[in-house]
Amino acid sequence: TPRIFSGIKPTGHLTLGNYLGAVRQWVETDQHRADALFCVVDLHALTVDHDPARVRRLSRQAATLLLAAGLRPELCTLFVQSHVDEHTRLAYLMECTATDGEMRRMIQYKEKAARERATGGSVRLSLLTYPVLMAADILAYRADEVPVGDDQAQHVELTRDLAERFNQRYGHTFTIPRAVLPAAAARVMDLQDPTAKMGKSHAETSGIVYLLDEPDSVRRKIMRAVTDSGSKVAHDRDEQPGVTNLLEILGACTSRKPVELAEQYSSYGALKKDTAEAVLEVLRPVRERHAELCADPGYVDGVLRAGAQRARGLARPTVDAAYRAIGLLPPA
Ligand code: AQP
Repeated sequence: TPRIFSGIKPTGHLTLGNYLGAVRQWVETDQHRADALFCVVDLHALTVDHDPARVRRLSRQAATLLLAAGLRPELCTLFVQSHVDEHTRLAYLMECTATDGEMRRMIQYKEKAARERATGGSVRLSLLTYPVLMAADILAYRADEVPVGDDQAQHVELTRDLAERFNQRYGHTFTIPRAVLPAAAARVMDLQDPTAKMGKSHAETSGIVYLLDEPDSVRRKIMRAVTDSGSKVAHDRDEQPGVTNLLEILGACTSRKPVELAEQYSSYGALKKDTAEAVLEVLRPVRERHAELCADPGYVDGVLRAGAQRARGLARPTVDAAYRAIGLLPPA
């Protein structure tokens, strides 16, 4: 069985985009077909301005929601990144493998750093080195596959380069991983700005459906979604991004093809109404299970403790081997 690693950043409340683009696939497919590790990557949430109490709260909430969505501790390993020291131990060796030019070429760094600077903020060094820590996350487990959205594909590519370079110079240590992009519903767009991804850290929330939104709020956000000029319901990302996003969401929630759905609607209103109900149908069991799990915090703690223990056991030998290979004296 392949080993897979995937993560989610506790930078905000989980969104419908996280669910349809990633989590649902982890639950329905990945945990059954692979030795799957799912990680709340809290260290990555510290690369931009953050509130300590909020990151802590969101980390626990993300883990709880992943269980509510259907991850089963007997099938997969769920843990919090900062509970396993191996990630930061290996990240340093990756810093000694990567070059600063490689880091500065990363699109996500360029975009986020530019945004910070434009608003007068400063750029944390960890924003630059983020891909090195991500490489360590993946390589520490000798993961074969990394399910990611297309915005992370460049980082996985870099991870491959670093693993190959390390193996070549210091001897075979790491498995070369590959990115796996989800087939359906790869990208859910913001309801108010359908040319931008629905991202959990975005400040403007009216276009974002959160998994824990009240049903009325979900309905309101979808009914107020930006649609396009004209009134034709067509699946066309360039000309009708708003309508296309709704068709994609409806399709993902009902296992129907968005292109076929387009033919069934003649008004935006009906499309929105059906999309809202389909989304609520998908979210209801997750919300219910989340409420149950919140009433049993000891259970979630136990899952995370066992997850970290298993993760540590897997990562330790690989990271120790990397320390030896690169030339560090093992402790006596
Ligand atoms: N809108 C989306 N559509 C489809 N998939 C998505 N994912 C995120 N947004 C969408 C996928 O969810 C997984 C975890 O995402 P993440 O925590 O790395 O990123 P985020 O939710 O997009 O959070 P941020 O903080 O708002 O991210 P940035 O700042 O990077 O834009 C991933 O598999 C992701 O592809």
